[in-house]
Amino acid sequence: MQSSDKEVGRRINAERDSLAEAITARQYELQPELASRYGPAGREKCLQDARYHLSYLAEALSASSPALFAAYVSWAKVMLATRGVPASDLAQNLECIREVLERSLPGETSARARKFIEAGLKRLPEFPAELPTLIDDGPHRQLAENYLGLLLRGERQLAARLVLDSVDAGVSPKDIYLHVFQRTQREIGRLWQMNKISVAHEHYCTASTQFIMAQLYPRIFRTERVDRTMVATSVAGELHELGIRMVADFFEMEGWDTYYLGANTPAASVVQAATERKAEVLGISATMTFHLHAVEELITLARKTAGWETKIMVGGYPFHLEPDLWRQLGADLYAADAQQAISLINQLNAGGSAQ
Ligand code: B12
Repeated sequence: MQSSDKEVGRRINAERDSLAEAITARQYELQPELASRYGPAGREKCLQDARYHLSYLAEALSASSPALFAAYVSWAKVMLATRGVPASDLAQNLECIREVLERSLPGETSARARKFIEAGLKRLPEFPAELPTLIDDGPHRQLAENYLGLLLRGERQLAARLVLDSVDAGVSPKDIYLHVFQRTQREIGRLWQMNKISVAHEHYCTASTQFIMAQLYPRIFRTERVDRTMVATSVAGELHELGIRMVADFFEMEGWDTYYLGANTPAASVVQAATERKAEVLGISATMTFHLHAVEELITLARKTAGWETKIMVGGYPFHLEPDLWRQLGADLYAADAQQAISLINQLNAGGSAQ
């Protein structure tokens, strides 16, 4: 990781609130019509957005990854467009960020940030304003569509029945996890991003899927034990926990003893749990790009712990976007999904190479 980029990232994060104020003031100065277009709440939203843009910019800089910031700009375009904010306002906002950073940070420092912002701005027109469904062709498409339909209608019991009957009819629990649960969760995210469902819908669907996963456990946890242990967690601050729960469950399905800590676990507790359990693998998940620094802090703390021998495996959304990120943060392994995670460990055990 380039230390200069990291330093710029740290500085932007430290000064985020005052920078966001200056960016919003500048945007309203350049576009006074925003006040009447978006009303009094609009300015507060603009301020929040500026803080958010800066968090992603800071983290992308810390990882020396323009791709992470570009992915964020692409996401923001859809999010804003479907809420009536045109891409031209986003472009203007990014230009204000560039201008304010140039004014507020020393020359060389702001030049690093400028490169990232300009790369995002340049690609903005080519990014789509809408996203196609994620329940596309692939295994169990019809099942996934039916499951999602039931959840969106608030039919949790029927959704559970559909899944349990499918397993009884021969669909493997692993297929249910990857092709039904994972796919519908991501589709729910897309629908929320596109302003087609509410936060309440998303919460209901997620809670229902967690409830249905638990109902599958008697069918999953019957395998012979292999006397190997993994600890699984989401990093401090991270509220997304389904992905790492799936990873833990895939290990459990292969006879591992898993110790799943869930969301938002403080680094010291994770290290303590992995040490006490003599874990062979520690799985760490991050979904939000602005939690990458917490992943790095956790890995650093673990490596400093006397006698640490546990293999550290990472995964989650930002790791899909930047292929080398896991190495940069000091992890031993990365896998794109739960199946790849257990396959990779099995391959290592059989004497293969990590990647
Ligand atoms: C449910 C959900 C939530 C719930 C989470 C509840 C819970 N108990 O988990 C809540 C409401 C808390 C939430 C909050 C937020 N969310 Co949210 N959320 C989602 C949603 C819809 C589903 C997540 C999920 O369950 N995915 C399914 C799992 C199975 O997939 P996965 O996480 O990718 O995991 C797989 C792999 O990545 C991999 N993997 C994951 N971790 C690990 C770890 C290891 C070791 C390994 C090997 C592999 C691995 O294996 C997993 C299984 O195969 C996603 C949409 C999406 N695309 O995922 C948005 C999404 C992630 N959220 C998003 C956002 C913006 C937010 C909020 C900022 C919203 C807000 N304004 O408050 C907050 C941030 C919270 C925080 N501080 O962490 C955006 C992120 C966009 C971006 N550019 O970063 C998404 C993508 C939605 C969208 N399309 O816009 N969210």
